[in-house]
Formats: sequence, C-alpha cells, structure tokens
Amino acid sequence: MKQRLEDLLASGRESISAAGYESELQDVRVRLLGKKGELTAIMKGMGQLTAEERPVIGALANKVKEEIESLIADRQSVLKEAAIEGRLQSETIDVTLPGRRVKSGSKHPITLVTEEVTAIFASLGFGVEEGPEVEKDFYNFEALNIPKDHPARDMQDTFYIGDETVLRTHTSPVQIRTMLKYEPPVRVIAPGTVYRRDSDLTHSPMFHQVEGFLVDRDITFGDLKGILTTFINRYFGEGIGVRFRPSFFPFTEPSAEVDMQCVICGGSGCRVCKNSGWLEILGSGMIDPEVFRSVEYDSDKYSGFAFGMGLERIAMLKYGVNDLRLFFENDYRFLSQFA
Ligand code: 2U9
Repeated sequence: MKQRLEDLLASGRESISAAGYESELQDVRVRLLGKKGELTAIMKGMGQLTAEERPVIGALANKVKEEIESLIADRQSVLKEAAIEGRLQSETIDVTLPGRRVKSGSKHPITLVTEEVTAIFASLGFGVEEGPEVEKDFYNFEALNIPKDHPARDMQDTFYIGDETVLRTHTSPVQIRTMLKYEPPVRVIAPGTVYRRDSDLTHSPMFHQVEGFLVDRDITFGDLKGILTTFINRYFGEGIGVRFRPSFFPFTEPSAEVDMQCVICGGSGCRVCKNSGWLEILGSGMIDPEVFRSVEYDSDKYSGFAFGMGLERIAMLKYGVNDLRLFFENDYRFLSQFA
C-alpha cells in the first residue's frame, strides 16, 4: 500500500503539472481525491492491514492527500495568473491607432444660395422676414392684385388646402404681412419654400424663392435698377452685363424682367442661354398702387419696388448644375461636392 500511495503521488504530480487549464486541473483533482477517486480506492485496502501498519499507512495517506492538495493549489494559482496574462495579451488596445473619422455633413446648395443672397441684401440694408407655407387666399392672391378669375388661381396651378387656403405659390404673402405690420420705410427680403402644381424636367412642385421689396418716399425705377444690378454683380461677378426688359405682373407696374450676360459662355451664345448670350434671372417692378391700397399704404406719399427670383435656377447658374432634379434627390455624391 505504501508503494501504491507513493506511485499515486508521483503520477499525481505529473498530471497536475501537465494540466494546462483550470478545468483540466479540476478533472485531475476528482480523479485523484474524489469520492470514487484513486486515493479512496487505495484506502479501501486499509482493512487488511495489521494494527501496527494502519497508523503508519494512515499518516502516509494524509501526507499524500495534503501534498496533492497543495500541488493543485499552486498549479491553480499559476494557471489563474496565466489566464489573466493571456486575456491581457489578447485584449490589448493599441492606443496609438488612429481613431475612426466622423463624417461631417455639408450645407445643401439651396441653403448656400439662400445664405449668400441674404448676406448681399443684408449688406444693402434689407432685413429678413418669414411667413407660413400654408397661406390664406387673401395674402397669396387677393392683396397682390391677383383677381378671382386670374389663371394663377386655377386648380391646375395651385395646391388648395381648402376654399380659402392654399400652399403659397410664392413668398409674396410674406411681404403683404410685413407691410401690414410695419409702416414705411421698409426693406426686407423673404426667402422660402413655395409650391406649384407643376412637375417636369425644369419644374418641381416644391421649389425655393427669394423675393424682396423696398418702400419709402421717392423710390424710383432707378433705385430698382441700382439695387438689382448691384446684387447681380456681387453674386455673379463685377463685370457682368445686366439688362431690363419690359414685362407684366399683376402686383407691379411697370414691370421688368432682368437678364444678365450668360455666365456659361460669357455672352457669345451657348445651349444654356439658347444662343442669345443672356440669361433671365429676376422678375421685378414698381409695386402696383392696388397692392398699396390693400395694405393701406398711402401711394401719394410712398413708392417702392419688388423683385423675385427662383433659387434653384440661381444655384444651377452659379454652380453649373444642368438637372433640376439633383436638388431634390439628395444623392450624397452630388451633395458632398458643396462641402
Ligand atoms: C409684393 C409686391 C410685389 C414680387 C415679384 C417677380 C416680379 C417675379 C418670379 C421670378 C421667378 C417668381 O421664382 S419665380 O417663378 N418673380 O418675377 N416677383 S415682382 O413682387 C411683389 C411681391 C410682393 C407685396
């Protein structure tokens, strides 16, 4: 029995030092010291020993058991250390690696144009006014001298929300609201989204405008020409030629459309200007006395001019965009070019 106990200790020592994982070590413990383990099996032979042998073998068995337990405990702490070390090795974070870049967005080209146009008019003394996109017929049409039978009021051109309520077809109602709020002198621009029942390659049912007006004593067509020429030259280039062509709008009299020399071909003629050398970019005119009547401005005392422009058109000319739909598709490849 003495020999078997010594063999158990020797083979146990080998198994313990060979255990590579804590779970393996646990298996070794069960095999050596468990209830059905090897030590228990050996001790079953105690009954056959003489009374003198029994305490000697008993003491040896205890020593072997303690020795094995202490070997297991040592091995266990070595394996624990190794496991921690292994995790530290495999989970290390390389703090010198570059971080992931956060992509930053950019302003939509229509936002850029709105801001640039607004900044130019601000430098000329114009404030900014905004108003509702769902608008009363009175502000969108009636007060602007657009009578009930005017084609612009047709269901075909205007989105009706109700009998007297529309999606504004221009930002002119903002200017009516402004006139009702302030006495002259006033000069403001009204940038914003507008809606018309129109959808093809060159028209979108939702688009953007900047309109503006100035009312004071002794305002003449010369002031209109001066302000609009200054705007065009600041925005598109100092040398660019500007011309005024007679036109008609219900809310201005006289009215003029404003052309600038083609920024694509420099005036020699190309597809964009349809070989004319000129591009139409603004509508304008002296505010009609009928409009003054509806906002109770005294047209004997005051006069003023107004103008309007479509921002998608301005953006197309400024940035050389040839397809209106690009502004509404939100294709990242298009938008990122304005970063
Ligand atoms: C008030 C009085 C007068 C605003 C004006 C235009 C001429 C004009 C168009 C340009 C292209 C609209 O986006 S577009 O389709 N605008 O031609 N707009 S005068 O006149 C006003 C506005 C408000 C109270």
